[in-house]
Amino acid sequence: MVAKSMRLLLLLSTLALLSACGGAPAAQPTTPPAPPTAPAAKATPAPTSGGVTSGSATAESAREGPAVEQLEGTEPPVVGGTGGVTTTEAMTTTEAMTTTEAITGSVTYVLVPKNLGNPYFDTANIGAQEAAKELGVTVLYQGPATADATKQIELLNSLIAQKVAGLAISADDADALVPVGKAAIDAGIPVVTWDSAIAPGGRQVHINQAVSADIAAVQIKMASELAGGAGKIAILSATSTAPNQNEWIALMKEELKKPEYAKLELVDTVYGDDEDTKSYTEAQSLIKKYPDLKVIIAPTTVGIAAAARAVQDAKLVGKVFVTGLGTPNQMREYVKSGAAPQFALWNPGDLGYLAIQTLHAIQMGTIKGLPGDKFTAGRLGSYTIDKDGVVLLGPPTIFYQVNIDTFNF
Ligand code: RAM
Repeated sequence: MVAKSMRLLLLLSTLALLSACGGAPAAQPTTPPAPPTAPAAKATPAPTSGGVTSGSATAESAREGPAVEQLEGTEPPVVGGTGGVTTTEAMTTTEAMTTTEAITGSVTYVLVPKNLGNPYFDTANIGAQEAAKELGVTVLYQGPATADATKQIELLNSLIAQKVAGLAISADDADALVPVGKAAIDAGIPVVTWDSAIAPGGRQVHINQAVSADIAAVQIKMASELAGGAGKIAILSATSTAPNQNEWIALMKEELKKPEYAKLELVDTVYGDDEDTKSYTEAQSLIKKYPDLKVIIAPTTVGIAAAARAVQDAKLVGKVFVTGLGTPNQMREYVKSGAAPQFALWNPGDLGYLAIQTLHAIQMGTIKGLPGDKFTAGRLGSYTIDKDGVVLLGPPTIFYQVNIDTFNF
């Protein structure tokens, strides 16, 4: 009975969220959000479950649509292809620096994640390899073992020395990476960032996964739903220097100033460094420090999975909720257990695909990488670089009980 009303309530709150963000065409509930343990006041029609439309060509105008992608169809999403993955095994920094033989012959780009061993970045690499196959180029996947800017800079210096044809980087620090990014550009090596930006000057184009304010807003909205509109919430982030998380946190704080969130209290922000064990320990500490904590928001795929596990292990499912940004495969069990009933993300495979397509367009001289430049990114369709040097992938998707099983990344 409790489980049933919980399921109903989760469905309702998610529908309300989707509706508020322009997603499912559900009727707006007329009552304020009910606490997750209370029965729902008003039923709304269920959406058709399905996948994101990531596998199909996307008209540019579609990306300017709702903040949260509409869910439609029943096909599971296509997260890139698998071609070429075996040619670019993940390497540690040390390995990367001694591996030069691959960077000869064909046009070789390097996709550099914040850290290795993170399924989010591994999925981005699958998309990057799909682009590589289509474009007839080689994409290596190399990054530091931990999300550490100093290690990332060392790796980048080595790649510049090896004269790679282009760099696609998810930055561990916005400012610290400017000199190395600039050095690459000065050496004639195009630099795009994706996921997490180097500040302007250290890159030509940044591929943003979604509008940053929307990423922040959807997380606060989900947290408010789960908290029943009031109570203590905390943020478990990645590293303290992560450009993308820091931007989202600043925007979440702005969002919390809205009158509808007046009863939510952000009590703490802690950092798990995109390491599973540290994130788990930080989540445990939050739960201990704030016995009446209602929601942990983790805007990191590593942090959200670790926090959900910590809540589950502490037998606090139904009392403390976890939300934020996660991958469906890592979060499936926690959506089902109720530890993390809803969370959001974009398609990391598409992000990696778009990063390589953009880099190649610059390298081939199709575009200069300047504001106003237009180009076609394979199956994703056409894009324009905006006035800030940013290319926008599209809106995020919310994952929850009804749609989680249709995603596989
Ligand atoms: C982690 C990384 C990445 C971020 C996602 C949401 O995997 O910090 O940069 O975009 O979470």
